Amino acid sequence: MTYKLTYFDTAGRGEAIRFILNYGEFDFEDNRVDQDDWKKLKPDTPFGKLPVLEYKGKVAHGSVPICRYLAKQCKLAGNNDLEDLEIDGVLTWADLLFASIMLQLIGQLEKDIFADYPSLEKNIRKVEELPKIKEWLIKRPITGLIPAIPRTT
Ligand SMILES: N[C@@H](CCC(=O)N[C@@H](CS)C(=O)NCC(=O)O)C(=O)O
Repeated sequence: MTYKLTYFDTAGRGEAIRFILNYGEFDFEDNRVDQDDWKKLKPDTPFGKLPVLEYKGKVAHGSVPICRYLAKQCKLAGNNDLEDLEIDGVLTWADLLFASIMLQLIGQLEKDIFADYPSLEKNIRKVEELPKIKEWLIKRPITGLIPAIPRTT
């Protein structure tokens, strides 16, 4: 069964979801809408906002709830406190969310904003080096807010 992610043709609040869908090797449709599509679609979305994720006839909304839901399916979040404890020490969906947002900032500002924050830089690099994320960073559509790969900063 395929997930259908609907969002605008940009990184924004959809990109962390795309990161997790790729990381978890989920089968998914990356449905990118333009403003004309959005005008027609908006009244049928739960709160008139994107992203939404469709799966098994349900329409989920909210970028963070969607991230958390998918993260549980691919062990980027635990199914109980003990599993969370183990996962939080290694890699979580929040690391992917953080990296997806920071990479957009880097793309926007085109400068090394982490020069004074090596541990944050290390964290982002760790996410970028995950094989499935690496593949996604290379193949994802180049739209606004996407830094060049390999990034120079
Ligand atoms: N809390 C929501 C906010 C969603 C949101 O603000 N989406 C914006 C795009 S980032 C949107 O749909 N804008 C179009 C509109 O409001 O018509 C989430 O995190 O998903």
